[in-house]
Amino acid sequence: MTRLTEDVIWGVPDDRMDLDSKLLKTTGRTVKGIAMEAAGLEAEDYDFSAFRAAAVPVTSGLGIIGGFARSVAAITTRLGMPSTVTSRPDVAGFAEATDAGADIVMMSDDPLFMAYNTRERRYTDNSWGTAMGYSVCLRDAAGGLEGDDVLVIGAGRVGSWAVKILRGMGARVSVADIVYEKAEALIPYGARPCRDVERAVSENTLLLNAAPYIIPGEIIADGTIVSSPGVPHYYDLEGRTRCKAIIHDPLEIGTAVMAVNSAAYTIKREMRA
Ligand code: 2YJ
Repeated sequence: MTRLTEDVIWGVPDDRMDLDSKLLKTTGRTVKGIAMEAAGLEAEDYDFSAFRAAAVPVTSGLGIIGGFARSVAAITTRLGMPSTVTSRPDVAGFAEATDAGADIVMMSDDPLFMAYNTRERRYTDNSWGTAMGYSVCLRDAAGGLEGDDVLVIGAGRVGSWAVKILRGMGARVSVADIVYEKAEALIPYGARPCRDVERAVSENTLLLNAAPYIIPGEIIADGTIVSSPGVPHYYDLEGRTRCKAIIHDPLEIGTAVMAVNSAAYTIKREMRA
């Protein structure tokens, strides 16, 4: 799994109008709107102020990324959840969040980033949240995906989830990975593995790039929409000119989907009661 770095997440979430206005132009929705759609909340808007979120810094593995927990808490604050960063890391931080009555505890080591709903004792994994959020973005930007061809680049955690989610949205999904066997392993989920990623890119106009793959602009077809959670993120001038839309942010969409989906465990249970 790709590890974030301090410079990649610096300033996230950026000025609210920035990502929200870009997403509004391409998908018709804000970050919160995408997250609510991804979590299956059908209301026009929702007041999340009853969900207190805590971000716990985690020192294990490669250690704390400066600003990570602060960015995560800022993202949940923007969703309307009163949010804090715990003063202590790791288990002591989790205890601090619990003592403070946090409903959603956000924390990440190197392989797993999760939002744990303490009321429901269930968590949402960021790999799913990222795949779901970027699939919803692609669907909204394309005006639906039923019967459409979509190429997923990268058969890691996010890419594998994206294959399953996009199939569920009615798309015909191809998948490419530098390790062909990883793409092949997704055949049981309805994906068509591709050996030649450059050819696959040139033949598709709907892409979900979940790999650290910098797509050369000269192979991108005119009018392509790229939903692009992968980092490093770079599209050259030709690529930016040819694409109708490139949807990307390093942290906010996946984190917002993860937090809202965790809160939705409680919201949906209360609706059923
Ligand atoms: O608490 C900290 O500061 C660190 N332990 C954060 C680690 C951040 N996690 C990662 O970089 C993971 N590889 C997952 C990133 C998922 C982003 N979509």
